[in-house]
Amino acid sequence: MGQLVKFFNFAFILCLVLPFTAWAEDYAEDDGLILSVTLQDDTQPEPGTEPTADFLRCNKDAWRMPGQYIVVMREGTHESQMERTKRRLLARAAKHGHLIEVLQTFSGAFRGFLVKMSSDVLHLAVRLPHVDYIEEDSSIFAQGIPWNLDRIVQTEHAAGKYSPPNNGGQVEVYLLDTSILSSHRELEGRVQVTDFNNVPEEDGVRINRQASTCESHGTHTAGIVNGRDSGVARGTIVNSVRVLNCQGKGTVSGALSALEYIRTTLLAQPYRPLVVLLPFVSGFSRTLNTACRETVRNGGVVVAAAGNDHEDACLYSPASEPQVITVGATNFEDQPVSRTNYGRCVDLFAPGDDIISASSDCPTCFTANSGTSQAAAHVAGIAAVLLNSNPNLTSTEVLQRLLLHSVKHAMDLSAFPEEHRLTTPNMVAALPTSTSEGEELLCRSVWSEKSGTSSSDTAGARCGPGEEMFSCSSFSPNGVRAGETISEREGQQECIAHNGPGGQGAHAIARCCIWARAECQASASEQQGTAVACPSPDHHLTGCSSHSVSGGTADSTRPLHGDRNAACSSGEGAKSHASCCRAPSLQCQLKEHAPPGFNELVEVSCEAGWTLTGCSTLSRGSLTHGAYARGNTCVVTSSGGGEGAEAFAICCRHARSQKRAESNHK
Ligand SMILES: [Ca+2]
Repeated sequence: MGQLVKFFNFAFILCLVLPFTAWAEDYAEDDGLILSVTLQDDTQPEPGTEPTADFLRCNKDAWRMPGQYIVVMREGTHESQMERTKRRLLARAAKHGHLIEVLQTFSGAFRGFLVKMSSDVLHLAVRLPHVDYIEEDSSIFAQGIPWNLDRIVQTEHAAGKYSPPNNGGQVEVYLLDTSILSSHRELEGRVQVTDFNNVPEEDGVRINRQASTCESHGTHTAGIVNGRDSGVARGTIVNSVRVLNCQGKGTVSGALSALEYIRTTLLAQPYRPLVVLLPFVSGFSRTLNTACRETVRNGGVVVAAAGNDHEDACLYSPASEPQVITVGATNFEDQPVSRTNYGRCVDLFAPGDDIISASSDCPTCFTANSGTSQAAAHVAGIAAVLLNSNPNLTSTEVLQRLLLHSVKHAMDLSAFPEEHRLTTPNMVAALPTSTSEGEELLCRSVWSEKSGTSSSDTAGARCGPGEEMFSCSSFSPNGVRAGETISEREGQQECIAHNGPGGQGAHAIARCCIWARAECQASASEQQGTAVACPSPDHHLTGCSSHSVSGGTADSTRPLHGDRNAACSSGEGAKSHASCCRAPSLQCQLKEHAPPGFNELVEVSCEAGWTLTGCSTLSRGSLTHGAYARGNTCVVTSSGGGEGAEAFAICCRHARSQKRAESNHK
């Protein structure tokens, strides 16, 4: 009865606050609904028997924000259904004596709302209809490390030598950061301060709200993107979107609103090309990753900091989102900065140590800062240069070009834990020498997480939008695995690694390539021990995959480039998948290396001008760990003696490259 009284009090307060028209409109429905919910609740089965939505909270305990929750509706939920869910939540909470407040509504990347409520109400919220999951709000942090010596540098220092292929003048950058000292001489006339502002209160009692503190991170980052003398792409416009407070701290919900703000702005006035720079991290957040994916789907190129915690970047958001270009930090010797995050979720590295850029201390001040924020700002600038010469590039195409132009294998990856050394890309971003479009086949490797350790555990890797999977291989650090298969999920190929009995987990490695009008498919051998050919002579064999069905070695498949259809043969007890691509003007060749006897490491490389599409191995009785690409080299490692292994590289290129090379010789 007490609860009922509270409910009526609540209704009364509503009545006083709401304007009459709105009240009249909402009243009938609310009243009926609330009454029916009240009745329903009393007659419903015991809590715990209904299906409940997932509840997610930040993997970093200290960053959690209990009491504030993002309620995400199932896909396809109509606005009116969400409104009803909201009202139902208010009513149920009121019935249990809790007042709750809806702070914000989302309708961009997902439909949902941000609600302030006691965690005691959560068990009611997860049982509401149409709710997909509920994520507790959490903090996001700027990823710059202020350098010990905040020093002012002469502007002449950076001037004079810098000559990029273009200045990115056609490109706009949205920077989600602190506020910016837009009157700085580096930034004057290059920054548009938007009216967006969504930041939490600063922590602590003695807060330094001096403008110079509040603007330091954003001013430095913007200076790297388009500063007059310190910028990478000096012709771009930076749109400043404030999501970080004076302490460089924000919230996941604030970042979500900012992405929604950008989306709304662009719907009203579409603009491409567009780069969205997120120089901060939160703990892993499903909602933030979803919103970033949506921004990419709408044509934005999203670049984010990998994070400064010397940890796996996959533990953070938006760094962990595959469709975000995630950037780690290196120093002037192309070596990883000690605190940079690493691992398969990093796409590439960029300068992020002792970077001189605009300081918010005064309109002519400069300072040196370090961190993955600075590194991400460099990549945003390079992306702007690439987009300026080719405005229609998709985010994935920008990434592939960033990788093409990067400095490869300069980093010493021993700074990272052993299990992350193979999966971390050894690439440092660089400006292209020219942005004229070549006809190169662009490929990269996408590593899956490591599978679980039970014998039937699997892990999957998929390519990005617009990429085709040219081959699929697998790797396990201790060699025990059952190989790999290719299956189709949601209209897209997936490379799946199979752990084996006693295995410590296996990675799947998808080789993802961009080629105009390429159509790739995987054909499976019908029985174990037989060969599988490409469907027609129009198809190029771009890779072979092998799966042990009866516990034998996983690596027993040999690629065959014959006169007729190319094929993959399988050894006894194994099944093969042939990756075959119909790709106009492409030519492919098979290279193999079979050194006599046992070798721990066998490599075979594509010749200059050719791109590695497929990398596989054939065991001659040794325990092979698998095959993976390092640049255009196929790498095979084995252990335990035996007769060793053979390595196979399938290398492809534009068919015209050859003719041109020949005519150059004449
Ligand atoms: Ca990525």
